[in-house]
Amino acid sequence: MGMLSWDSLAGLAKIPLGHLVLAGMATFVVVAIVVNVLSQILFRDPNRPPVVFHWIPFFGSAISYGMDPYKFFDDNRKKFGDVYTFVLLGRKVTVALGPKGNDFVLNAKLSDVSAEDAYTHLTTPVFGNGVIYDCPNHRLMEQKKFAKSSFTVPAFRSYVPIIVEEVRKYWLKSPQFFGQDPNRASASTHLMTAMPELTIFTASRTLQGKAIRAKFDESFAELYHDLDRGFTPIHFVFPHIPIPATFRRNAAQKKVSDTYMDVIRDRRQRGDFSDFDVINAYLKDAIYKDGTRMTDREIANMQIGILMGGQHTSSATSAWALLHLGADPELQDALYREQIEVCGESLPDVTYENLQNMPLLNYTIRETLRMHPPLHSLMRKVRSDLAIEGTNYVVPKGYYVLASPGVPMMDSNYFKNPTTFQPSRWAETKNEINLDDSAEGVTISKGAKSPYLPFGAGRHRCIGEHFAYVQLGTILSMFIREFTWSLPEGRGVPKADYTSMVTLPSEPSNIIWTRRKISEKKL
Ligand code: X2N
Ligand code: HEM
Repeated sequence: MGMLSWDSLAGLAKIPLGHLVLAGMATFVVVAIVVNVLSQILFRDPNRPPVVFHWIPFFGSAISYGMDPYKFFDDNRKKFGDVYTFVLLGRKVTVALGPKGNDFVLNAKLSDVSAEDAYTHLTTPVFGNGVIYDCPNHRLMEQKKFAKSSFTVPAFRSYVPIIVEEVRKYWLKSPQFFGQDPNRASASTHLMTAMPELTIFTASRTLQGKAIRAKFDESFAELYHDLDRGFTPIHFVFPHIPIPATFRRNAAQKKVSDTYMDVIRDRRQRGDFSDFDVINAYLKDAIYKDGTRMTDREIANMQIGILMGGQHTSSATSAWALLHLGADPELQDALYREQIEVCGESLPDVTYENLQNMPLLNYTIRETLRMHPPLHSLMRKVRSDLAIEGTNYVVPKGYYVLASPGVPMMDSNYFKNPTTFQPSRWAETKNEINLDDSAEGVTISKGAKSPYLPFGAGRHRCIGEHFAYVQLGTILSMFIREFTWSLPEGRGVPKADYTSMVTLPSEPSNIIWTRRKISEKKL
């Protein structure tokens, strides 16, 4: 064999070497495809969930899942039922749909599945080491408990006027609103510019304090932008893909984390822990049950995680809510009347207590999350073979399991006319659904069989729900009082774009607003 080189072979056949290499690669691809297709047709293990047919090995169903996951889930549910497996860029992912599927994935035993194994490649380069999915689950449980200790009624009471002030400042400054002209009476606003900005300003000011908020007027905004561009499905699939976005992500993580460390040291030095923010919650209370204290670096990285998480989910939700309201002037009227009923004709600034007395406003948020839950896929990696109750299926170790709480939320078996945006539906169905299926930080809830789970369930359930309602409720109240708005001529509510980390409205995501009245007193 040593005598017979590729060169001499090619020479013998009088074929250029390059062609031979190409032919070899083409043969390999064709053989791989044929073997992949045949193995799907010929070998069907009755103890494994059925596999979604795909032509190209490794790549699998990436495109159809990635473009429209709900259509993908639905199409395959018609073929296979609630449980099936698809290939996503080298991973085997078993989908479990419906309330039972949610329960199966979200309440699986800790020894059977792991969220950190599913998410850490994406989140750790962005948030940094030692927190969230870069630590054992019992650490995450305590980190959530520390953060939750700052989400109290007195804290929320203090947040509402701060959010009001930030919204006013933003309207006056932003070219999307009254930036050039404080008396501007009408304009078109690009929501996917305005809502992320409003969200980051209000969240950073309330959750992290004045010093961090001030940095967003300077270099911090650009650094967070770099972190954002490293928090994408591409980085979920290829965490260290050598593209500029990845290098910028890594550099920004260090700088942002160092900035939080400076703020932490400064507070400690001054001994000032008076604000109701999350940094202080950690400075007062971040000692684990085993006596270990969170390091300043870990507290800093936790701040990145919390702000990033809250940022994407809340900005998407506020944008969707404003778009649906833009399509429904009567609902805007009803919400305006609710503001007056609760706060009085002169409309003094909204308070936390006021927000608790505005059912229609809260139903509007709830309905927005029903139709547009920000996270369409919640994943876990399987740690030991998992039997699925009521079937012969076993999901083997190394697979991923995927729950999609958005599927029952748009299913007519659970919600009448599921594609109609109708906040008033919640006034009627109040008691049917367990809305407060809360994990309470470390306590683990049992039932995830609710068809309405925009905040997840079980040990990984969201801790930001109440903050999100306060933030969204305050921002929406401000919009309702100041403007009426509509969608651009001839356009409805935009379709969803699933190629980002959260489900966003696709472009153009504009509303056209008119001031109710230009009041000198208020602005
Ligand atoms: C290449 C289209 O695009 O074919 F952030 F403190 C902070 C949720 C993680 C979802 C991952 C993969 C989509 C491939 C499309 C904190 C507030 C959190 C909770 C294929 C061609 C983060 C990964 C979604 C894979 C979709 C993890 C969030 N509250 N924030 N092909 O969440 O909580 C946090 C928690 C995840 C995913 C995907 C593709 C705590 C394509 C074209 C392309 N997914 N995805 N949070 N795909 N294509 C968070 C949970 C945690
Ligand atoms: C977890 C949704 C806002 C912090 C989750 C999960 C969901 C979710 C579905 C479960 C993820 C899983 O099981 O894999 C939402 C929605 C939000 C929102 C719809 C707003 C509309 C926030 C905010 C914060 C936050 C504002 C922080 C202040 C967290 C944290 C977790 C979490 C720390 C725990 C992750 C874990 O235990 O694995 N959220 N979230 N979220 N969310 Fe949120």
